[in-house]
Amino acid sequence: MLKKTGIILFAAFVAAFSSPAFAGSIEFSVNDGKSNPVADAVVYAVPRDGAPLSAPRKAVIDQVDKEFVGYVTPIEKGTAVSFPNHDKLRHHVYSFSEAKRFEIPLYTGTPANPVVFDKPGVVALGCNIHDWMSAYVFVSDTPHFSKASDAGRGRIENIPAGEYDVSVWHPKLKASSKPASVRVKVTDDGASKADLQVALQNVWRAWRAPVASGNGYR
Ligand SMILES: [Cu+2]
Repeated sequence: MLKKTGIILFAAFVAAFSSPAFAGSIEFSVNDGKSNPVADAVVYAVPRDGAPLSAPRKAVIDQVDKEFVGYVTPIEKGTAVSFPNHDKLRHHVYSFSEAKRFEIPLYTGTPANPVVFDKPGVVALGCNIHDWMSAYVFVSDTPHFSKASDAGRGRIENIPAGEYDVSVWHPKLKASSKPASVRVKVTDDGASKADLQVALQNVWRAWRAPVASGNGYR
């Protein structure tokens, strides 16, 4: 009898610490205040009761055709990111951002050690050889985040029920504007909604080649 209880308790423990059996989601949309969708915006939800972080994860930011793959990569604090170079020439990836200063000197292939992003914040990536190579890592303090599609939409899945402050970040967020934030209540089985508006600066980005699609904010 005791043994059986132990097994049941163990099962309950596993259920509690793996992805939640009952969890909600937040469907979001991001626009620039002029009805234009904002692609690549990172939307993140911070629990108001300060729930613990999930286990650190791994991520990959590839370099293909002398560009970073992914203009914006949101990750959770503690994530180890590898930077494989798929080109037949050398890249020299670096960042001077306060949240993570690092460089991977001239290399081909996949560097032996991933870079661990241990502080929350925004990390701007560059390449010493190819000036136009530019990308961002958004290091989130919360495991609940997602990135907006080209249509400015997305969904944060698997969120335990509770109250959240939902905020948005984008590389072209106006420095003077307060980050858009809304309070959202998540229930066990429902999809809550968050509609966010951001003020963006229209900064010209040095693309290597003309881009056929996009809405001007990439
Ligand atoms: Cu390069």
